[in-house]
Amino acid sequence: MHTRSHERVEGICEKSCCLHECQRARALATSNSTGQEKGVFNLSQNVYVSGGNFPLDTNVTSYVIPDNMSASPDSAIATCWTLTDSMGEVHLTSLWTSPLAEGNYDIWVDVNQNGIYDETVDMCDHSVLDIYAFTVIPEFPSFIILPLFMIATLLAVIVYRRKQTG
Ligand SMILES: [Ca+2]
Ligand SMILES: [Ca+2]
Repeated sequence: MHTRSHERVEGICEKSCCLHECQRARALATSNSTGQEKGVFNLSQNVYVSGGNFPLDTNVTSYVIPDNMSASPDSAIATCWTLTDSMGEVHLTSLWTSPLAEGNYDIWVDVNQNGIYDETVDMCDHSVLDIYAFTVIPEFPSFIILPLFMIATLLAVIVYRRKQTG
């Protein structure tokens, strides 16, 4: 008599994602308009964000908060509203358009849109002072570089000629 023993597969993995773990994984990354991640912007550039692990199909509000200020709508420099998709992803969204202001900035995502930073619900990148999500630096205007280069070349030629004739 042929008997087959059915082995029970123990511990069928139920993917349980506890709320806290999800929140820790929530993230927004800053990038340029094509989605290339970057953390340093010039004054004339635009800041885009994208990320994931947010509540599904939910409107969330993202704020740009100066590094030394607390997360509140009053201290926000820029604001954007995004609808997360069915996977909880935030697609590439314009967060802050030029002209930007020089400084270091945190990003606060008000997930429940109550205008208050809720440590257990919202995401703040990064609420600690001197740690920040991105920075904006002044740029050397490109329209100055070419004339400067031409003047330098001209001076070099003049000096060279004087040496030859002198
Ligand atoms: Ca900070
Ligand atoms: Ca909130």
